[in-house]
Amino acid sequence: MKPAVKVTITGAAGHIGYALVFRIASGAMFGQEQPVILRLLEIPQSMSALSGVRMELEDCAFPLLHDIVTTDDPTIGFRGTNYAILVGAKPRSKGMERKDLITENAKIFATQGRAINDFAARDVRVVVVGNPANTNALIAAANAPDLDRNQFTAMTRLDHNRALGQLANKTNTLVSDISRMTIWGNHSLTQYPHINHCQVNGQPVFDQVSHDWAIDHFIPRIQRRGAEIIEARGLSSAASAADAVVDHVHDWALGTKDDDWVSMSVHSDGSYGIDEGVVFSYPVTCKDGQYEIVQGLELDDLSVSRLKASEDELRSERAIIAELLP
Ligand code: NAX
Repeated sequence: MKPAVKVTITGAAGHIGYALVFRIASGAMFGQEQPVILRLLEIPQSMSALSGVRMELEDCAFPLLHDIVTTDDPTIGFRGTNYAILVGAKPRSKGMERKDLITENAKIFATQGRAINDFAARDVRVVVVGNPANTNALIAAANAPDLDRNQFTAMTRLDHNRALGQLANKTNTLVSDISRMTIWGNHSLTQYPHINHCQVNGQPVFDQVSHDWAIDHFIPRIQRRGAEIIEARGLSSAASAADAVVDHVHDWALGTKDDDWVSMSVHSDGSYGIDEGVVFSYPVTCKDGQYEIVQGLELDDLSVSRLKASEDELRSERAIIAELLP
């Protein structure tokens, strides 16, 4: 059997963590031939809950789960890790300004970036889920000077999957019939879910849906889907977020399908005119553990202005946490 892959999950006792760890241990992320070691990192107040998660993992008797480490010490949590999934973050409390939320979380991700720099495997791959995810990924990478910044990504796969689901409903097809979906920008209300390049069973999407539907219904629905779930459930998305983490890491590690791409927030390299100093969601293909931004997609004026609006938002988030960028 292959040597076990080490996966660190922060915030492992939280809602997303609880939906995620069992799926990784069952083989959903890396396949049925790949054993895993889970390194679960929490804060001291949540260690009791985390011990319960650990007991349940043991009780599942997953054949692929070779070890479980639980800790509240980032230097232990990230030691030797191959994949770091940064879910744990401070939630917005009553009366908290967005600026305060960004600053509070920035401190967490600066600390974790340093610990990843010092203790993780040199080829570690990082995905940030905790919000504001894109800017947190920027901070973590900036605090890990010995690693390549391209090892740090943020998750927009949930938005991507939500978009696939809505388009499949609308066209009365299966999500597997749809290809070339893109989420551009920030994981926030300024994200730009974009179907212009989508195909349904290999045919242009606009054979089946109108531009007006895309602009008036589809885009706002995806942008606000998180709020729609909170309103219905009284809690934010957890199982779907965990599923999106599985997809994000699975495709990064094992590759995307031929003739298709996925959405990942990655350090901009200037593609599509976006500032190189932000983490931006792009269409990417993955192969052999590396991702590449899809080049050469045509964007109309509306799309360019939507990308700019999201870029502006990311720049303003970056300005708030500028002192944490060494
Ligand atoms: P929960 O509040 O249920 O869980 C968060 C957990 O993180 C808690 O157990 C807490 O003790 C832990 N934690 C806090 N600070 C930590 C630290 N410094 N080190 C380690 N653990 C720490 O939140 P949950 O619903 O699981 O959501 C987690 C994060 O995901 C939030 O920031 C949320 O906004 C974000 N989301 C991101 C999504 C995305 O698509 N990128 C979608 C879902 C979700 O909204």
